[in-house]
Amino acid sequence: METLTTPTDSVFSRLPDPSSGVFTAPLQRPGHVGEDWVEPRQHVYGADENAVWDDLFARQMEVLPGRAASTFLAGLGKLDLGRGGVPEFARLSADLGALTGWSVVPVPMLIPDHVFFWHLANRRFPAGNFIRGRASFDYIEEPDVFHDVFGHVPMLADPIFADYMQAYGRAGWKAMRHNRLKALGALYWYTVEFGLVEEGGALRAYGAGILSGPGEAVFALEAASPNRIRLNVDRVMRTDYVIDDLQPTYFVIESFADLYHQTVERDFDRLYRGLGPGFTYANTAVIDIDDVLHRGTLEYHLRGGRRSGAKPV
Ligand code: HBI
Ligand code: FE
Repeated sequence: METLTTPTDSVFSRLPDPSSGVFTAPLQRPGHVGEDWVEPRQHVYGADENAVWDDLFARQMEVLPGRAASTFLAGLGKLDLGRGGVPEFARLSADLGALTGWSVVPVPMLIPDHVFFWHLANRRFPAGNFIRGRASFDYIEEPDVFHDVFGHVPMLADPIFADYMQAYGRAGWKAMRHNRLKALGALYWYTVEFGLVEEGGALRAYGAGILSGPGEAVFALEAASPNRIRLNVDRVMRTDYVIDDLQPTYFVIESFADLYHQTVERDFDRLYRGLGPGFTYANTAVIDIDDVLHRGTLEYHLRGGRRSGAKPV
């Protein structure tokens, strides 16, 4: 029973039609962007906006050395993202293209899933065409250029991670046809956004959601509350996630090569067929097959998390 008409899962040159029966968030496309949702030009950032970038950059660099994965810090250096102000995407794409063939394109907001996957499958990273204001310095609802470029782009300078992100994009339409977007989204969430990696016996963060925000790096790596569990792709794809608070559980990879292989070598068709309808593990759960590196106290979440003003201990 095919629900996506054209093209098939393996043709990524054209954007697919998400036909009826395939759920995708009902986003209203702004009039000034085409079907690919790419902005005609990058926003020209004013002095105040560039100063927001610089201040966010400086704040993150206070906590990230010794906490961010060395792959991330290397990418940050190679792309020279700290030269001052919001990076110009043309220059950034030229540098990134020379390293791994990826480019960065400006998009107005969250874009539909099938369009997002299509860009990744073609090694284009869609990045917000705006920056947060001072009023929402610590916490934003929608990904802005700081989250997208500072958080995600340095990892795309790594050849293996670059291939992983493309493989993820290529897996997207299949997940949509199987109505398993939630499962594939969980994989993105617990790797690309909130992943930890082992480095010389210590844990480091490589997830953009951790690296682009205040506090979560310390919580993810050092607090007693969260579980830290070895990544198992099948297990992660059965796991629920929340988007508006610190994570109760982080998943740890051995290396980026291991992440890549675990993902491309798994037959997702079979995995999706084996998932019962709507079933997920709670995001606080530790289950019998887990290889647990740290069993969290979950104190932060038991005290009510962000909404209750709990301390991230
Ligand atoms: N759009 N701009 C943008 N950024 C994202 O990270 C994003 C998106 N649309 C959909 C989407 N992510 C999800 O499909 C994935 O996280 C699974
Ligand atoms: Fe993100």
